[in-house]
Amino acid sequence: MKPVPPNQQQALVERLMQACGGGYSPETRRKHFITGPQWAASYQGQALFHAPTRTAIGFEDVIREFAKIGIGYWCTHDTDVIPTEQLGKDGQHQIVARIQKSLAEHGLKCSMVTTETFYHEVFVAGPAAEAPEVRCYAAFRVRNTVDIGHELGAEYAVYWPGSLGYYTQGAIDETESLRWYADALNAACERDIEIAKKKNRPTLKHCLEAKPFEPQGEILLPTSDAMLGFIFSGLVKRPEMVGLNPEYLHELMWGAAVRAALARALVCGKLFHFDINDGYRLKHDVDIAIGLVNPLDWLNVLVLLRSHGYNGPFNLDYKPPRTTSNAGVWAVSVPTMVDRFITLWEMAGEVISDPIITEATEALKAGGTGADTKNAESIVKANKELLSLHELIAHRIFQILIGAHRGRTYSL
Ligand code: XLS
Ligand code: MG
Ligand code: MG
Repeated sequence: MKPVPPNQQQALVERLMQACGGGYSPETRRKHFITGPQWAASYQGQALFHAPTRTAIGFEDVIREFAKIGIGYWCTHDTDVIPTEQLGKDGQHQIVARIQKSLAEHGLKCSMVTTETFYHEVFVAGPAAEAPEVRCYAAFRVRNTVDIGHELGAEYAVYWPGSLGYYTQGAIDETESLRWYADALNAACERDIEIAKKKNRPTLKHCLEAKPFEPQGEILLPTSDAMLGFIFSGLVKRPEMVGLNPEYLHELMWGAAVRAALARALVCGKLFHFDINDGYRLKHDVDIAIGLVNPLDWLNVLVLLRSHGYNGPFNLDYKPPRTTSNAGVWAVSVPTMVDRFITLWEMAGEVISDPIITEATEALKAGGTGADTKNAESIVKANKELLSLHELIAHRIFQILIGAHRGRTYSL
């Protein structure tokens, strides 16, 4: 192939995207509770060892492009859209008014707001630092985000306490830090109750998000299970208002079976919100788009969520790759992420209604005959052959993933 001149490259990407086919319509995409974060779409590709590769893009552009693609909901950190020095001041009110206008113009809703308590130097010792001024400021920030959330009509508030931890041990007392962190969360809930009453709106669902490492070396609440323990620890004054926002990759980062981690949240009634992306086990937070690394695992995750009626948001918390251009974010990255999610969601429906899987699962639950339930050997004999169905079910799920159940064959 001849080298492709720069002014023909975008057209090539668009033509090959067309050739990929299979895109869902914006109407179909809007039927799902898919939420698009400001920070994902506007991520410029920067990191510790990486210079930015894309130009900056503001919320008006992001909201307009989400609307074109068919993403019905937008969410943001406070500082994604409001400069730190304007928080709680007139500048904030003007920006919030612009956001409201932009959302209304493009028919989007704001689903969630979250407070950035990790980037600014003020949080260098964490949002629950020893200095009372820092904690007072953190409380102001989360209360202010609650205000913004109510103004924008959000239903959820997310907290990722990324810098609640340390690099070197011994300087802080962890029990004290956890109490102080709970104080901030309690302040947010109290503010929420007050504003919700005034505005005659329901209170927000407050969702804790865990990540086992990054940006701190060690994190005080590293997993969703740690967060569950924290919610029920007695430190959180309104445990009924607080739940989880697990992130797919954050669970893989500590080596969890994501499906099992979600199941633990489900049985506690605490799966409020879900950040969706992909990546590698026991590695860092690469935030690859859904299905590009672990499609089979993702299918299994969605089967669990569909079969338990999860109806919260699926939040596209991923980072378009650094190799993708500004144009590529909209032409390739965001729509293909959304479409792989919808495809996997539909496949999950197929798994749930598949007659082979249904019969196999029912047979496993029915068990065998003739067992003496006080005798281990006799129970083993009664079930022995049925248990091959475990592997058969896994094979059938693979077949559904590759379309073999619809007759797709390879060199038969
Ligand atoms: C970072 C987190 C962050 C949260 C919101 O790793 O995923 O993006 O979702 O603060
Ligand atoms: Mg996240
Ligand atoms: Mg992540």
